[in-house]
Amino acid sequence: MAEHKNKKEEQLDQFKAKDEGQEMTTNQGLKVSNDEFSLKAGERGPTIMEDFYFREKMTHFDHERIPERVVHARGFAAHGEFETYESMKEFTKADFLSEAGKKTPVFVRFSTVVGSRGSGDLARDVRGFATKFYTDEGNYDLVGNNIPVFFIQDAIKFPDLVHALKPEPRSEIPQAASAHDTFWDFVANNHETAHMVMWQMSGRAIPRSYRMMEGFGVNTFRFVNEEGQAHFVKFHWKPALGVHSVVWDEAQKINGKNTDFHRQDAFEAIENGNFPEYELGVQLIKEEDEYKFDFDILDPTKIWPEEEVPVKIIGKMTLQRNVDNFFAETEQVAFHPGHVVPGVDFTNDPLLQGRLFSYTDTQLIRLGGPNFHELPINRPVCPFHNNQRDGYGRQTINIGKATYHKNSLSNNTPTPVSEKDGGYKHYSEKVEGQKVRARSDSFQDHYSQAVLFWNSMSSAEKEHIISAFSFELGKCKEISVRQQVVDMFANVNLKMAQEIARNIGVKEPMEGGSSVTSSSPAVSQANTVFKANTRKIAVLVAEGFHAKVKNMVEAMKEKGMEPEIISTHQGTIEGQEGVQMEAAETFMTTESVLFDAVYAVGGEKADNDYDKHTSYFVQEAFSHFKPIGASFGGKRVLENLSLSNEKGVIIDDEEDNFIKSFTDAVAAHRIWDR
Ligand code: HDE
Repeated sequence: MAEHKNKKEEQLDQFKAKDEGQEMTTNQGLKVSNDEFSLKAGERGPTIMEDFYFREKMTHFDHERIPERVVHARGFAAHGEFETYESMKEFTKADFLSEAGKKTPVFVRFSTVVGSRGSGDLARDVRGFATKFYTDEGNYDLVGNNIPVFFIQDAIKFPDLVHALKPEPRSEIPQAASAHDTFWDFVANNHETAHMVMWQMSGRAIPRSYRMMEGFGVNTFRFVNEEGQAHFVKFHWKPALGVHSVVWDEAQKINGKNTDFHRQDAFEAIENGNFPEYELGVQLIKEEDEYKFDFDILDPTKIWPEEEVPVKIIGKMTLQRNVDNFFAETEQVAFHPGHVVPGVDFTNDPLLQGRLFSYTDTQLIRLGGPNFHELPINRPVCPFHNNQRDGYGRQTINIGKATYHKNSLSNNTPTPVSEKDGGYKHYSEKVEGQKVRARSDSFQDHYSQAVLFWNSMSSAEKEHIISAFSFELGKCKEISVRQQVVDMFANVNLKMAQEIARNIGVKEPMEGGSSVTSSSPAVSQANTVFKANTRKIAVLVAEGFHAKVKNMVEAMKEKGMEPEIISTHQGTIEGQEGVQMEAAETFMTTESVLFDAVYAVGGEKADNDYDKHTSYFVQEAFSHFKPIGASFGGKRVLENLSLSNEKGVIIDDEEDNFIKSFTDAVAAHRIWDR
């Protein structure tokens, strides 16, 4: 992390404890003389009750686990800083957005949604993207996802959605997967899911990295300025490295080869100083324009197409420091969309309204009571005072006897603060209505934007969507469920639905389609940022490799790539002219799915073992559309596989030529039109 410590760092430091080099004690501070043998009646006798140290140690262990999050159980988190680019005072009085250059400490947690804490990172799933801003006016939580819309329109349906998505109740199978009957039965019988399901079947649900995905606030919020004027606002995080995905076959293999692929990728990037960066953008709609769109701007199953409502970039977040302790920080952090600061307010988005209840409620069971705000990671960096008292695990020693408002014994303090002095005042939206359990007609169009999304996809993205549906539905045991889903998605695109139907052996729908022809290029990953930075390159080396290989590897590093030497054995590999390289991995310890590209350089002479492993490595990378490079002794393997003239295969012994073409190919991420 940067030299200077921000307010949150300083605060956290007070709670840190280093046990290394210390004498061992009980939790009461009593020095422990032996930590290996319980107290027994005779060497071969029973353990006796009196052994308070054994009991303390075991009891603590027995209680080490807390319930995992009911959704978003598996995650990764890091500390960082947010810097505002320009004053947003015109739109919001939020202090952390009030002036250019203002910095705010943040803590960000990324997550998968469906799986339990130990599940694989590469599940086909939505990713959580939750940010806690420790502002001078209190904590502000932007609790978002990497997909800009949601499955349902009203929070009351959330338990149903999650029950359908989680493993089935009898067998607890499948783990961290939507490819089963109950999820797709829910989809088919709740058509508001159509738009989100299109995103979920796209590459968005299998990101290459947490560093390469967008974040969205999803719900519609309000910005309110000093004058009390409000704008509707949607939040976006845009990753500096662009939005990139793996392919499904790869995702499944990665889950087996390295369950922690995303967590490790982010952890190592931060440790190596490649700090993940995201720009914060806002879409703003004036209050008076609320009804000017052909969708309801409060409907969480709708995007505000960026071409219609531009995204204004207002700041940048950089993640600079990994946690010191996963449990204390990542597991105990408690996010809540209701943690707002003056200048940020809510709307009547019915999904958001329900979320405002659920998050605090769930922390009460997960973190064991109402004092979770006192945990170091959750404490605001500004002072907090009120008359709330007691409860499990209370740490603050509140002094004084008046614990009520109003009072005279403490001069009527703590004192509520006027709006002028920073007291939070809810936006005084006029609300009137009759009590109804109903949904507005303006929320009834479930297909237009699902079609808009489909229309915006490149041909490779369309193919992926069709394959994803075919995989997911192909795993459903109930033919009726498969048929219902195919019939439902005929409303999005008839040809797409017919192709899926053929793949999964159900009747092709004969009618459907849509008259919507519009598209939003901004939602296609074909139009994202492309960079070779931090891409992992597998350099496949054999004994006697050409001396220039080392220069090639150095040149890759200069371009920001991360080459890793792989060979038939670990340790030093001897090249020509006395050049040596260290192999960090072997063909046994790693695999092409863990890399972005392959570079085969071989050795001095043919080596059957190397050739066999390299052929497999290269073929797999090729089938996942990855760039492949070869020079010197590595060319032979590509020739034998007849891949030398394929797209994205770069064969050259000359350094400048090779590095230029290879860097471009790596930056392109994948060669989809292979
Ligand atoms: Fe959440 N969600 N959610 N959610 N959500 C939780 O809170 C809930 C929704 C999101 O890293 C829970 O602390 C309801 C949308 C993230 O700790 C819980 C509804 C979006 C995280 C909960 C939604 C999210 C959560 C479970 C529908 C994107 C992980 C554990 C009305 C904008 C935060 C917890 C972290 C976690 C409820 C829908 C994002 C149960 C009722 C939409 C990133 O409170």
